[in-house]
Amino acid sequence: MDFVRVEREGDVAVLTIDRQEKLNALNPQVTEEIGQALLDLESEELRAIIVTGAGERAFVAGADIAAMNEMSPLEAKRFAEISNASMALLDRSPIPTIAAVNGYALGGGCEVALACDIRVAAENASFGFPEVGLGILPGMGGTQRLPRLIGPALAKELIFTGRRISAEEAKDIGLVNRVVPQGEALSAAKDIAAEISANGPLAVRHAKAAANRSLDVDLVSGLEYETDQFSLLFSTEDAKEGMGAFIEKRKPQFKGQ
Ligand code: CO8
Repeated sequence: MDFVRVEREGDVAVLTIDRQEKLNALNPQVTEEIGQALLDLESEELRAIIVTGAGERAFVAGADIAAMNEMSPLEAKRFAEISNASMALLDRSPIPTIAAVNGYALGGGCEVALACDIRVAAENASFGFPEVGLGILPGMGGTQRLPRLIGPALAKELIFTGRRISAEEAKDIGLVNRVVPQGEALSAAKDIAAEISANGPLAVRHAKAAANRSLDVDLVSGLEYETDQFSLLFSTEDAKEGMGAFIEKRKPQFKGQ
């Protein structure tokens, strides 16, 4: 792969989008490589996937404007489809995904972060949807995931104005989970991954599936799904180990079984 690197640290994978000379802007090859890297990781026993951008300046400065400027409507559709399929692999991954936002997260960059479960931002990061200023719109999930995350009114304001906001403001509106000093987004994401890894892996997977379901269905159906996932976990060794360890006043040793 030319633009995506994957490093493993124990049971955590770090996927780095690396096209620094263009502030990690996403052309069709980059989004395809993100998807391929995520597919390759699916067969591994991971506890978290962290997504970040190479260099100090940008997470991802958006979709590649020069590439899009040459696209026909059909090519744009294909680009959006491939990119959305890659984002779905983050969103729907059974493993928690964390965006370590180390700089500009604009347009498609913000949409990559939105496809992750959790967002950590360095204080120099900035967020925004400049698309309408280019005569296009957020086509990689922004119009769908942003309203679900921060509510329709604020999402519409950000999408209609294209205004860029700071990491602190992004935290205030619930777009990012936490803000850390410059240069520390990746290590903060790793800290969260380590906290997740201490828990029962099957429990985390099913909890993610249930939380994701809440975004797609009505409350009654969601609660039914939650009950199914909850009771299913009682068939696992991990549930016996986790609850048994509490009763025996020791730390649990989860096996993912
Ligand atoms: N696309 C292409 N090239 C880019 C992009 C981009 N989004 N962002 C930066 N670059 C390039 C610049 O052209 C420049 O290249 P070169 O050195 O060859 O001229 C290089 O990266 C460095 O950038 P700058 O010199 O502009 O750096 P500055 O520090 O002056 O500015 C900014 C940094 C503010 C981030 C500025 O580069 C900028 O405004 N970039 C564009 C941001 C933007 O509008 N992003 C949204 C793009 S549209 C989008 O994301 C649509 C998503 C939906 C896609 C749906 C289908 C998948």
